[in-house]
Amino acid sequence: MLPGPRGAAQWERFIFARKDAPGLTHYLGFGDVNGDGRPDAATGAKGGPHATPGTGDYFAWWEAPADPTQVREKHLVAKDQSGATNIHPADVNGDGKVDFIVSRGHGRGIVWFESPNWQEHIIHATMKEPHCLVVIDFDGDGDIDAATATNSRRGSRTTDKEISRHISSAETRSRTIFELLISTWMATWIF
Ligand SMILES: [Ca+2]
Ligand SMILES: [Ca+2]
Ligand SMILES: [Ca+2]
Repeated sequence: MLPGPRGAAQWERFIFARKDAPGLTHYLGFGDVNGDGRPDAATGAKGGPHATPGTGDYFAWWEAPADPTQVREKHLVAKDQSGATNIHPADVNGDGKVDFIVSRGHGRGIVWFESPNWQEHIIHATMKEPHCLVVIDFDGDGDIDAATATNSRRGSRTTDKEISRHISSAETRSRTIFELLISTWMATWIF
């Protein structure tokens, strides 16, 4: 039996995405996307002038194999996602299938992609640079909530009124109440 993280002399490194995560990959989401009992991984990658031309601006997940030390199979969730950064698996609409909530932390907007065809649903189309994202049931009422913080230092302050309008839109489409807690006065940068 392998020692746990606290007892191991060192942690072994295993590559899950081998040369198929181009662009400027950002943050990881973690969870069982396809319901096979094995936790999968997901990430968002921005493109732009600092990326290899033609790469980035996508969300994807990597399917865990039976042997977790082996390279994982990539599945594209969405392309043409300018400024893609954050992605977390969660059953947004409560149908038992795992969806994704994402943010375009170097672009604009928060959306969710509905399983199994990753149909896009807008939560907030224009929110500028939501560079962090937390997805959890904050209030314990059984539906998934999300929180982010945007960059207000570059002059884009999102009002509570705007947020509420987009929450209603998401609720109509998904039957799920989103409760977005946005700090627009205190800019949060995570790099
Ligand atoms: Ca899985
Ligand atoms: Ca679902
Ligand atoms: Ca909730």
